[in-house]
Amino acid sequence: GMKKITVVDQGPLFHTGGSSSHAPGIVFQTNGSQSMMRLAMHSVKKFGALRDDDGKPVYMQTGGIEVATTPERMRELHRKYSFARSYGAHDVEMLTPEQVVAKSPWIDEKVILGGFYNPSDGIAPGVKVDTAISKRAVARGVVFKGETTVKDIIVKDGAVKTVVTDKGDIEADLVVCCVGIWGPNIGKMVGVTIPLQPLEHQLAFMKPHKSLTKFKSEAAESVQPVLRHQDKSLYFKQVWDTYVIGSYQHRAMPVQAEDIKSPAEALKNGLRRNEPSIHKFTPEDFTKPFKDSVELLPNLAECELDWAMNGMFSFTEDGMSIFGESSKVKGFWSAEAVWLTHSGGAGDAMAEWIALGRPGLELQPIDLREHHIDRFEANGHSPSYIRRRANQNYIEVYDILHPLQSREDSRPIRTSPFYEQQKALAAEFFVASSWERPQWYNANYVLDKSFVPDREDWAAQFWSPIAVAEHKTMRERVGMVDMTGLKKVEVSGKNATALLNKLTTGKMNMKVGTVTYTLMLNEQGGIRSDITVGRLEKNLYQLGINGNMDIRYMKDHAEEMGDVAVHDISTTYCCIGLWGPKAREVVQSISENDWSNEGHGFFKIKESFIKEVPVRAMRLSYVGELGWEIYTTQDYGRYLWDVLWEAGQEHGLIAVGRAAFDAMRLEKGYRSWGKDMWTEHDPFEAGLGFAVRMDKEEFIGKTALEQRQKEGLRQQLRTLTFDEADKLVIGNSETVFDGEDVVGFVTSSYYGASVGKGMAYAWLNTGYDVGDKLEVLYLGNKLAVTVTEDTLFDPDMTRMREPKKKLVSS
Ligand code: THG
Repeated sequence: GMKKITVVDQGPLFHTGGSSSHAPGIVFQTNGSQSMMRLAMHSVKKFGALRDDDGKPVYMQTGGIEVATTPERMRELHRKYSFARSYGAHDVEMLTPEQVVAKSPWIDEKVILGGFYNPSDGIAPGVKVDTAISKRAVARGVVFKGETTVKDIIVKDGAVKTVVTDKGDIEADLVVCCVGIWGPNIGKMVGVTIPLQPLEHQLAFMKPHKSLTKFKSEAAESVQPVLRHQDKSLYFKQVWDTYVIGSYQHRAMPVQAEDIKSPAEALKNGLRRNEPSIHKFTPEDFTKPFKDSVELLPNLAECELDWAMNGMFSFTEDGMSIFGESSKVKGFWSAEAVWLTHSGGAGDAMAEWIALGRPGLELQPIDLREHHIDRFEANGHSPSYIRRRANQNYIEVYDILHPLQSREDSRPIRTSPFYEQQKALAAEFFVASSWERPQWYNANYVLDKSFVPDREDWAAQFWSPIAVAEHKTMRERVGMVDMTGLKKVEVSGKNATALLNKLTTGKMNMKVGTVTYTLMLNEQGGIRSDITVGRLEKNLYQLGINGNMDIRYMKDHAEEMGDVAVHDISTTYCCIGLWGPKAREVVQSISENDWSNEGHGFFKIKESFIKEVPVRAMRLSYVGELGWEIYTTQDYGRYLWDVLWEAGQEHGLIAVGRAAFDAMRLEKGYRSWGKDMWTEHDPFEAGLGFAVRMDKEEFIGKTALEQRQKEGLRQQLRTLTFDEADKLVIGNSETVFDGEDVVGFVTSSYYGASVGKGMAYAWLNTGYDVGDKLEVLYLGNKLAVTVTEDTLFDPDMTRMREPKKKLVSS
């Protein structure tokens, strides 16, 4: 539906000199990120339909094999298998060494322990893909202009207006920056950071091998499966009678976007036109990778190096792409840091986003939160951070990374005011949005751990039995949790209530001093966030939200509505969650305000003093215990921690880390947005129908939700328990089976210390009832699970709510 589209590229079409024109084009679809995998699967589908001018397929579906030479990699391949099944690729296989060699005869069977095979992986030659796709676009009226360099982009009244090129100006109210490694340069023209880092990487083309000449005579370009040998950071493809070797073994070689030569300059400098790299190929960096290659593929010993280059491509701080419209300049969109593998999907998802207002593939919404241009923290825009993180991601590109593993570089960057106290308690810090956040406290080693089941190797990593002991102790006594990382905003002004009524599923005309748990939906009725809203004054609300995307969204709507402001107070305030049966006694002993059930009821927000510290306290609890989130400005933080700590000692107060916090919220049935649910799910499917007031007049998503209600649920987030007490999984998309059929995947899994069972949430097909038996695939084994009630711990909420009749004075 979009008209008057012009594509400009500085390079000759389509040998543009960018990554697409020199990338090996190898497509391995399987990825731990569901969105990444869906984009890749869509690319394969799209590429598969393309034909070149002779009517020949552009995509070579060779199949793809990833081999393991260590037990750890074998385990990793089992995880890959599970990702693939969970995300809908059902023809993947785990292979024995013999089966690997049957498909890929150059491999030395003795070297490997096994492989993972995806039959639809293959090779997408970038130039051919671009040529074929552009033809279809041209047929629909798109104009392509090669050898046209963008010199500037003129912004007027905060919106893009004109693209200035060396061949004339183009008026444009919408510009999509999709220039790969040059992205930062284009971003600079409009003052927008494109936080990617181009890195160089060795690609070597070997001379022909006699055993492959038959492919040439048969005119069969690439026949052998594309291959990854990640234990040695290598990948391979066979092309005609030659082999091509890619290596990530060498040190990171970052280049600055502004230093990358244009294709024309590259030619002048004696480089090939596809090779505008800064660094020349360094043979000494290829010695070891070649040796490792020969070890896996002995025939390579008979191949000499023909030529080699350093290719260039984009890395980001978290390995994801950069998609969406900039919050700074209206009409300036980024479709950046995309590899060929995901490009077909990325193109279509972006097209639907721009044209229809939400990303989608063939009209099915796809959630791109992981790639959203607004996801970065402020430090995420700094050149040194981008460089350091991207380099590290390059180094780790084929490493086995545990889903709970925190980076070791770029730390510490953000610390809460409690950091010193936490260090004194030997906190084990993990990173979240660049914050240092205690996962557990080694000082709590002394707690009783006798009831904690052992974990196998993988699940035991980045975990400690202390976390489970903290969980139990907080339920029995009282604990304090650093909640500073929670994103929060104030919404103020005459239209504050009107704005919140428009954006949320709740009724916002509640009494001053009241808190509501509510949802923000998108126009399709999908969950874009679950939030808490506390009404501090008639026209002042404090919200606990999920991320920077929420802030941008609310600000955009506030601007449109007028007379209302959305103010990010995330770093103004720090927060301690003080929870557990003894929480009231602790806080009451150091405050003259009334913290009783009558004085500060459940889901109420109130300003008080704790000793000298002015606080806003919200009586709610993500962990399902009596207590408060206690907010104060950062300057008082350190002192607040100390006074609570001191007062708590006689009640057995401990500091509690994030691991316990997460396990406790799972027992309580609480969902975590982004982990357990996202925009692809509606509230009824996610088990959050209670938070939607369908009797409310209007709110974003209501119409769509009414329609969806008529159509019925398509999927359901369910709670599972593991039948064997000491079993659990990581909560990283493990596949759920009903017999041989895949019926869903896990989103979160922790040990429920208070219910004495391993637990999980999983998205399941509809139709399962409490008591149904299923299995979860975990590292090649199927574990027995049972579908249970959503909430296993204190479903009547007596601990948090304290109904008056049950209140016993302490
Ligand atoms: N604290 C605050 N804000 C937040 C979170 C938080 N916003 C984002 C995220 N976390 C929201 N998640 C939840 C999930 C559940 C609850 C609160 C925040 C909760 N639910 C009650 C229940 O379902 O039993 C709601 C009861 C009711 O609606 O009356 O408490 O951690 N500040």
